[in-house]
Amino acid sequence: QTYNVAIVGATGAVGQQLLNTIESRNFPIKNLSLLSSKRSAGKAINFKGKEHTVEEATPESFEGVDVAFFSAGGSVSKALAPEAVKRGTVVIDNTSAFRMDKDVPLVVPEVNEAALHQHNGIIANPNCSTIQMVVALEPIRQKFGLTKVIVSTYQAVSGAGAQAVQEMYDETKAILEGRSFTPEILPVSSDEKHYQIAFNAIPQIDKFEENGYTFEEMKMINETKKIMGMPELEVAATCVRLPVEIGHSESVYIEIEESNRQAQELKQSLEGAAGVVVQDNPSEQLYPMPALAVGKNDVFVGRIRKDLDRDNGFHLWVVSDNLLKGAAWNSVQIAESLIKLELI
Ligand code: 11C
Repeated sequence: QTYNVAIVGATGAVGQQLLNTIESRNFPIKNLSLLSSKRSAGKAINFKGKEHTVEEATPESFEGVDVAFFSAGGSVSKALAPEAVKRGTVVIDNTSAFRMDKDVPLVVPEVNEAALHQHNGIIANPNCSTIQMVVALEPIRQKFGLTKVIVSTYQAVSGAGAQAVQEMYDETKAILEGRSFTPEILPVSSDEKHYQIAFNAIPQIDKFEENGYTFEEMKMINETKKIMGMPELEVAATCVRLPVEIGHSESVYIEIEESNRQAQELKQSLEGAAGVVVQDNPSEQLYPMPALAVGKNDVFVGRIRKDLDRDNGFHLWVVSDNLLKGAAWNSVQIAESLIKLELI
């Protein structure tokens, strides 16, 4: 069987990765519509050797579409995803628009594929930094239980979009050439102040909430509980932007339910787990790094250590390509699961 597929946000960084992933997975496409905002409409995109013209997304664009991938920002999803569903399309939404809605499954197939059975037309793809963390936590939770997570992130600039990446390059060049440069995008383009990302670390990703956490941090906290089905799980997050183009890294401290467990046992639970590659050998300086994760679908885990003070505490280092497992690949995986489970 083949499917009519639409990509909304086809010209963006994630849209491009969606096209690559759909092609490399040989996704069974009957017809492909590439859609975007009015601004990007008219652009030509090559897919499997055929030119496609990007069209402006309207409610009518979804007539006859079986599955639509949305990655054009929350407001576009809010306006058009319900219109698509009305027309019988299953929407896989990569924005935060519907993630916390009770009747919208928030899915990472390695963790909660079964939640897809509850879908009502929209399935939410989680935030990139959440996805890679839960893929690493799930095999540990299954074997040893999990009670607490404290994560600090080292996030790539591509998470903030293609313009932010351009700003990092322009700024780096300006600084190296001794020229002045005024940032206008990072950390958050609509915020009042902007800071240099080149040769820097910015402890703000997305806007601040009233509780002093940023929206990115709250996404990690709330989405982790929802995906893992553990409202009682203690989660805290500090999210930091680094001058890395692609690949989010995370230092994750966890507490497990069981006592008297060793790092080697946690490592074994991760080895061979779906979507995980363990890279952990201090004697050979083997550990995950974003530069080595670019272009790969896996979540890389290393630096697995037992805490020196708490018997049930462990530390992990988790790295993944934020545009692939964090976005495009997880979305396509959801679509493949929907087909496998006969839900589209
Ligand atoms: C970042 N995690 O790195 C964000 C990007 O909710 O899907 C992804 C935003 C989202 O800035």
